[in-house]
Amino acid sequence: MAELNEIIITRAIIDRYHAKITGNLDVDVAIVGAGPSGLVAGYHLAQKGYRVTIFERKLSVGGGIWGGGMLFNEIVVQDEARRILEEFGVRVNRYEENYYTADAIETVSLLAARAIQKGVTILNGITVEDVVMRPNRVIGLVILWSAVEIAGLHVDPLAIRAKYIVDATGHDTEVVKVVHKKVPGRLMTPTGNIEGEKSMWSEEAEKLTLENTREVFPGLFVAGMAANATFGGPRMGPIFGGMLLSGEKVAHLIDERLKQ
Ligand code: 48F
Repeated sequence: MAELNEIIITRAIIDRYHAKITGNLDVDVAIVGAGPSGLVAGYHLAQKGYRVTIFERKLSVGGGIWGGGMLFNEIVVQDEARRILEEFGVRVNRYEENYYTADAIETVSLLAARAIQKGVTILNGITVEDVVMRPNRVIGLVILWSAVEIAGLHVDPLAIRAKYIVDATGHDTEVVKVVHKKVPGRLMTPTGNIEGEKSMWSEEAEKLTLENTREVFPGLFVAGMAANATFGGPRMGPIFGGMLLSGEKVAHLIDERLKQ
């Protein structure tokens, strides 16, 4: 076995991470949240050749997939979304007509692996705590180590710039909340405010997730559960088709804009 030097190991990590983060300071699309909608959106945008960064607050990616429903680690998707899982190489099992299941761990692993291999950079352990604004447009994100936030240390954050931002933070819809707080009443929702998530209704919620996947403020799109929380759709429970389709849709909408 060759001799190992702790300082080279340390330098290798710092050098490589430094290159990774400086290469992601000014990107085409910054996605907040590495749940199902964020990972699928990132994959499709990277496939189209855009520079994409996903910021994830936790160490682990996958958001709400891991525990399936109530920690039973299987997820359900309906017919329309089955092809997306298969495209990522996830094995899907028919349960009955229009209901398919997949192993939650296999789903997270393949969504993340394929997104990274397409060129998405995922920066985990980083919390997006604010946005960078120019009058009437979101142009970037304010980021801080999640560990600093958890420790409650008084440390200033840093900033990154992106042509478009996607709020894929799930139920908490954190980026939209920040924008709404700064410029109340100016969101592209019926009331101009965050409409709020409604109680569980799987069928309606799955349809609305797709409809609600759109721009909510200039430069800022919503995807996944954040779309329903912003535009007032119900929650859907542990069915994930709408999340996957929403990721695909937001990638398509942003591609259309970037091509203009
Ligand atoms: O919640 P999450 O999985 O979002 P999603 O893609 O999917 C929702 C489903 O999992 C499920 C459901 C339907 O089946 O209702 O809940 O809409 O993933 C959101 C990710 O965003 C991260 C969070 O840790 C999670 O991994 N996140 C949330 N806030 C921030 C954040 C933030 N401020 N900065 C960075 N990451």
